[in-house]
Amino acid sequence: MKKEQILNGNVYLEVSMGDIVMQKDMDAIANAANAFLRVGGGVAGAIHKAAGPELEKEAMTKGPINPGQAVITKAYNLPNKHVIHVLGPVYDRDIPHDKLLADCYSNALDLCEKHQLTSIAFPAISTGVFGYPVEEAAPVALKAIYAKMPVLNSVKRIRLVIFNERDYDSHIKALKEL
Ligand code: AR6
Repeated sequence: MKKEQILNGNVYLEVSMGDIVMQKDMDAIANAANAFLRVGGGVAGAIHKAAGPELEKEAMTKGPINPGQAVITKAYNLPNKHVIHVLGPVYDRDIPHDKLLADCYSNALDLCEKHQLTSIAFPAISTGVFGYPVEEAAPVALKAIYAKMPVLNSVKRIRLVIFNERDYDSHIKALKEL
Protein backbone atom coordinates (compact mmCIF):
# COMPACT_ATOMS: atom_id res chain seq x y z
CA MET A 1 0.00 0.00 0.00
CA LYS A 2 1.25 3.50 -0.87
CA LYS A 3 2.20 5.64 2.14
CA GLU A 4 4.69 8.21 3.40
CA GLN A 5 5.23 9.47 6.92
CA ILE A 6 7.10 12.08 8.93
CA LEU A 7 7.91 12.42 12.63
CA ASN A 8 7.35 15.63 14.63
CA GLY A 9 8.24 15.33 18.31
CA ASN A 10 6.96 11.90 19.38
CA VAL A 11 4.14 11.77 16.84
CA TYR A 12 4.02 10.15 13.41
CA LEU A 13 1.99 11.75 10.62
CA GLU A 14 1.28 9.42 7.72
CA VAL A 15 -0.42 9.95 4.36
CA SER A 16 -1.70 6.72 2.84
CA MET A 17 -4.01 5.57 0.07
CA GLY A 18 -6.97 3.55 1.21
CA ASP A 19 -10.47 3.33 2.65
CA ILE A 20 -11.34 5.02 5.94
CA VAL A 21 -13.39 2.02 7.15
CA MET A 22 -10.40 -0.34 6.83
CA GLN A 23 -8.12 1.31 9.42
CA LYS A 24 -8.04 -1.60 11.90
CA ASP A 25 -4.94 -0.39 13.75
CA MET A 26 -6.35 3.05 14.66
CA ASP A 27 -8.17 3.89 17.92
CA ALA A 28 -10.42 6.36 16.13
CA ILE A 29 -11.50 7.32 12.63
CA ALA A 30 -12.88 10.73 11.69
CA ASN A 31 -16.16 11.04 9.84
CA ALA A 32 -16.77 13.82 7.28
CA ALA A 33 -20.24 14.33 8.71
CA ASN A 34 -23.30 16.46 7.98
CA ALA A 35 -24.64 18.91 10.58
CA PHE A 36 -27.35 16.52 11.80
CA LEU A 37 -24.99 13.52 12.01
CA ARG A 38 -27.29 11.52 9.73
CA VAL A 39 -26.03 8.72 7.48
CA GLY A 40 -25.30 10.74 4.27
CA GLY A 41 -23.06 9.70 1.36
CA GLY A 42 -19.30 9.52 0.68
CA VAL A 43 -17.20 8.92 3.80
CA ALA A 44 -20.24 9.25 6.09
CA GLY A 45 -22.18 6.68 4.08
CA ALA A 46 -19.28 4.20 4.17
CA ILE A 47 -18.72 4.69 7.92
CA HIS A 48 -22.39 4.30 8.86
CA LYS A 49 -22.74 1.25 6.61
CA ALA A 50 -19.76 -0.46 8.23
CA ALA A 51 -20.68 0.59 11.79
CA GLY A 52 -24.37 -0.40 11.61
CA PRO A 53 -27.55 1.52 12.52
CA GLU A 54 -26.63 2.07 16.17
CA LEU A 55 -24.07 4.66 15.10
CA GLU A 56 -26.67 7.01 13.65
CA LYS A 57 -28.87 6.58 16.74
CA GLU A 58 -26.08 7.73 19.05
CA ALA A 59 -24.65 10.36 16.70
CA MET A 60 -27.99 12.12 16.15
CA THR A 61 -28.31 12.82 19.88
CA LYS A 62 -25.11 14.91 19.62
CA GLY A 63 -26.19 17.14 16.71
CA PRO A 64 -26.69 19.53 15.12
CA ILE A 65 -23.08 20.70 15.02
CA ASN A 66 -21.44 23.75 13.41
CA PRO A 67 -18.64 23.86 10.80
CA GLY A 68 -15.31 23.11 12.47
CA GLN A 69 -16.92 21.30 15.43
CA ALA A 70 -16.17 17.69 16.45
CA VAL A 71 -18.13 15.16 18.55
CA ILE A 72 -17.24 11.61 19.60
CA THR A 73 -19.28 8.39 19.57
CA LYS A 74 -18.62 4.66 19.90
CA ALA A 75 -17.64 2.83 16.70
CA TYR A 76 -20.05 -0.16 16.92
CA ASN A 77 -19.21 -2.73 14.20
CA LEU A 78 -16.14 -0.84 12.97
CA PRO A 79 -12.74 -2.20 14.06
CA ASN A 80 -11.98 1.05 15.95
CA LYS A 81 -12.89 2.25 19.46
CA HIS A 82 -14.47 5.56 18.46
CA VAL A 83 -15.72 7.65 15.56
CA ILE A 84 -15.02 11.38 15.76
CA HIS A 85 -17.57 13.23 13.65
CA VAL A 86 -16.51 16.59 12.23
CA LEU A 87 -18.46 19.03 10.09
CA GLY A 88 -16.24 20.44 7.37
CA PRO A 89 -16.95 23.83 5.77
CA VAL A 90 -18.90 23.98 2.53
CA TYR A 91 -16.40 25.71 0.24
CA ASP A 92 -17.43 29.33 -0.47
CA ARG A 93 -20.38 29.18 1.91
CA ASP A 94 -18.81 28.63 5.33
CA ILE A 95 -16.24 31.42 5.67
CA PRO A 96 -13.34 31.54 6.40
CA HIS A 97 -13.16 28.04 4.93
CA ASP A 98 -9.45 27.50 5.70
CA LYS A 99 -9.86 28.34 9.42
CA LEU A 100 -12.99 26.15 9.70
CA LEU A 101 -11.25 23.23 7.96
CA ALA A 102 -8.20 23.55 10.25
CA ASP A 103 -10.58 23.62 13.27
CA CYS A 104 -11.98 20.22 12.22
CA TYR A 105 -8.57 18.55 12.55
CA SER A 106 -7.57 20.49 15.66
CA ASN A 107 -10.84 19.86 17.52
CA ALA A 108 -10.79 16.16 16.58
CA LEU A 109 -7.27 15.85 18.00
CA ASP A 110 -8.38 17.61 21.20
CA LEU A 111 -11.12 14.99 21.60
CA CYS A 112 -8.56 12.21 21.11
CA GLU A 113 -6.45 13.70 23.89
CA LYS A 114 -9.47 14.07 26.17
CA HIS A 115 -10.33 10.39 25.67
CA GLN A 116 -6.70 9.22 25.89
CA LEU A 117 -6.67 7.78 22.37
CA THR A 118 -3.31 6.96 20.78
CA SER A 119 -4.17 7.07 17.07
CA ILE A 120 -6.64 8.56 14.59
CA ALA A 121 -7.21 8.27 10.84
CA PHE A 122 -8.78 11.18 8.92
CA PRO A 123 -10.31 11.31 5.44
CA ALA A 124 -9.78 14.48 3.36
CA ILE A 125 -12.59 16.45 4.99
CA SER A 126 -14.73 18.77 2.79
CA THR A 127 -13.05 17.64 -0.47
CA GLY A 128 -16.05 15.66 -1.77
CA VAL A 129 -19.67 16.84 -1.61
CA PHE A 130 -18.61 20.06 0.19
CA GLY A 131 -16.52 21.12 -2.82
CA TYR A 132 -13.19 22.17 -1.25
CA PRO A 133 -10.54 21.80 -4.01
CA VAL A 134 -8.18 19.09 -2.81
CA GLU A 135 -5.01 20.98 -3.78
CA GLU A 136 -6.15 23.82 -1.47
CA ALA A 137 -7.47 21.59 1.31
CA ALA A 138 -4.38 19.35 1.55
CA PRO A 139 -1.93 22.01 2.84
CA VAL A 140 -4.55 23.42 5.24
CA ALA A 141 -5.18 19.95 6.69
CA LEU A 142 -1.53 18.97 6.97
CA LYS A 143 -0.44 22.32 8.46
CA ALA A 144 -3.25 22.19 11.06
CA ILE A 145 -2.24 18.68 12.12
CA TYR A 146 1.49 19.44 12.07
CA ALA A 147 1.05 22.53 14.26
CA LYS A 148 -0.75 20.46 16.86
CA MET A 149 1.67 17.54 16.99
CA PRO A 150 4.18 19.01 19.51
CA VAL A 151 1.44 19.50 22.15
CA LEU A 152 -0.07 16.00 21.88
CA ASN A 153 0.49 13.58 24.76
CA SER A 154 -1.64 10.49 24.24
CA VAL A 155 -1.87 10.63 20.42
CA LYS A 156 1.18 9.01 18.79
CA ARG A 157 -0.02 8.28 15.25
CA ILE A 158 -2.12 10.35 12.84
CA ARG A 159 -3.02 9.06 9.40
CA LEU A 160 -4.64 10.81 6.45
CA VAL A 161 -6.42 8.20 4.35
CA ILE A 162 -6.79 9.31 0.74
CA PHE A 163 -9.17 7.62 -1.64
CA ASN A 164 -7.60 8.14 -5.07
CA GLU A 165 -4.21 8.61 -6.69
CA ARG A 166 -4.60 12.26 -7.75
CA ASP A 167 -5.72 13.38 -4.28
CA TYR A 168 -2.93 11.26 -2.75
CA ASP A 169 -0.33 13.11 -4.85
CA SER A 170 -1.71 16.49 -3.65
CA HIS A 171 -1.35 15.38 -0.04
CA ILE A 172 2.19 14.02 -0.53
CA LYS A 173 3.17 17.38 -2.08
CA ALA A 174 1.71 19.21 0.94
CA LEU A 175 3.45 16.77 3.33
CA LYS A 176 6.81 17.50 1.71
CA GLU A 177 6.21 21.27 1.94
CA LEU A 178 5.67 21.21 5.74
N1 AR6 B 1 -12.44 6.36 2.48
C1 AR6 B 1 -11.64 7.45 2.38
N2 AR6 B 1 -11.97 8.55 1.67
C2 AR6 B 1 -13.17 8.54 1.02
C3 AR6 B 1 -14.07 7.44 1.09
C4 AR6 B 1 -13.65 6.31 1.88
N3 AR6 B 1 -14.43 5.21 1.99
N4 AR6 B 1 -15.18 7.73 0.36
C5 AR6 B 1 -14.98 8.97 -0.15
N5 AR6 B 1 -13.77 9.44 0.23
P1 AR6 B 1 -17.18 13.44 1.37
P2 AR6 B 1 -17.31 16.15 2.52
C6 AR6 B 1 -13.15 10.76 -0.06
O1 AR6 B 1 -18.12 13.87 0.31
O2 AR6 B 1 -16.83 16.80 1.28
C7 AR6 B 1 -21.79 13.42 3.02
O3 AR6 B 1 -22.94 13.12 2.30
C8 AR6 B 1 -13.75 11.55 -1.21
O4 AR6 B 1 -13.13 11.18 -2.42
O5 AR6 B 1 -17.42 12.16 2.06
O6 AR6 B 1 -16.78 16.63 3.85
C9 AR6 B 1 -22.06 13.95 4.44
O7 AR6 B 1 -23.30 13.47 4.92
C10 AR6 B 1 -13.40 12.98 -0.80
O8 AR6 B 1 -12.10 13.33 -1.27
O9 AR6 B 1 -17.07 14.57 2.56
C11 AR6 B 1 -22.06 15.44 4.26
O10 AR6 B 1 -23.32 15.96 3.91
C12 AR6 B 1 -13.36 12.95 0.72
O11 AR6 B 1 -13.35 11.57 1.07
C13 AR6 B 1 -21.09 15.66 3.13
O12 AR6 B 1 -21.08 14.46 2.37
C14 AR6 B 1 -14.51 13.64 1.42
O13 AR6 B 1 -15.71 13.44 0.70
C15 AR6 B 1 -19.68 15.92 3.59
O14 AR6 B 1 -18.89 16.31 2.49
